[in-house]
Amino acid sequence: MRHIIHADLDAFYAAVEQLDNPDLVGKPVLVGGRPENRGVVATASYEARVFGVHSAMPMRTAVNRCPQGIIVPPRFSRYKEKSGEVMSIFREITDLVEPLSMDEAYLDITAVVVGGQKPLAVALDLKRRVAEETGLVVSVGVGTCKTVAKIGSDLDKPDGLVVIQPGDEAEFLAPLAVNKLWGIGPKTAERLHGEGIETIGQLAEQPLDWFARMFGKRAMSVRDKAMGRDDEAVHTESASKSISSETTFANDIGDETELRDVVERKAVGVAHSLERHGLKGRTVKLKLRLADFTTFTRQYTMAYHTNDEEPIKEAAWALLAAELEPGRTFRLLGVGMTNFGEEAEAGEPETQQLPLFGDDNSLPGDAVEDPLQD
Ligand code: DCP
Ligand code: MG
Repeated sequence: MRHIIHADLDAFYAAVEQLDNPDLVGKPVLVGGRPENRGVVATASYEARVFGVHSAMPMRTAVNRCPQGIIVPPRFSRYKEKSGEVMSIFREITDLVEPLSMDEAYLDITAVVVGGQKPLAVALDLKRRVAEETGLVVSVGVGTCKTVAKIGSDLDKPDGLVVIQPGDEAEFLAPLAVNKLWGIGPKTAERLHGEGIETIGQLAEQPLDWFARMFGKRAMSVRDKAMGRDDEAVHTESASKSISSETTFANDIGDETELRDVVERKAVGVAHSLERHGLKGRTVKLKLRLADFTTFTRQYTMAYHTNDEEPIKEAAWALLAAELEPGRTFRLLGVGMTNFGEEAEAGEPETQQLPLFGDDNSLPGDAVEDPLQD
């Protein structure tokens, strides 16, 4: 049996701002771009969230809801620094750390537990060390797989600690909404609602052939997750490395032709780089920073591993095209490839056309958003 922790810092950017400026402690802090520049909230302190403010909300709306909110521009390099401190603590607890973004990670603590420590004790120790050594508060979920650990860390925020005992996974997940499950985006959730399925428990009790019909290739993995028994490993840095190329523009770009040209050149650069390293990847990542410094990534996982220019170009452009809006301009654009694998599978001809937006039920718009891999 494995023991996994998912740890996610509370109101990360806002907490760093409060740490560095004690005047902000206990106050509603809105980190993001100015409302007059059509800025967006990157995050809000919990004092601001009670007014209904949340990440990705236009700053103008946030200010309407919370007029006493203090707007603070983001300082990414400082967040990166604090993130490094937190990740180092995680790595002192176990070698098996998989960072998901600047403020969250999975830790496989199986060896620590086998060594005699209770999972709860490891989690308490982790929370205490992060608080004492970095001044930040982290919410933690503990369980026997990634799915329950991740959902657990979010359930009791802020300063949360949720332990799902071995054997209790399915029961723990059953009453929760299906969209809490990793990989069930808004579109899939809507499809499930159409089938009368609202909770993870209702999903878990569907027959196998129903899963196959709804999820195709992903059927078994979704079913396992719904039952709280996924065996997804914690991927450490070396296993989850990526190749990417990004540029910050001298002047923000909004023109479609120009953006397409940039994204395709980056994609070609990534393809060449993969080839030089003898790597093929499946997941194309697009990183974007808007004029107001909001930064986000979009990703698409292809049906095959590849290092060919064309499919990487096509995927990167499709991801970008979905983000274009009149008046929206970009400050930074990056293309990357992750999810590396071996050479093409046996019997698969090298020249095969890759069914890019093929059969795994996901579309670029369904892409997972992971805040700031800066
Ligand atoms: N972030 C962002 N834009 C978003 C979402 C997040 O810039 N749409 C940034 C700001 C957050 C950080 O990423 O501080 C971490 O994201 P989380 O979703 O973990 O949000 P917080 O840590 O701010 O709050 P909490 O985890 O307590 O809900
Ligand atoms: Mg967080």
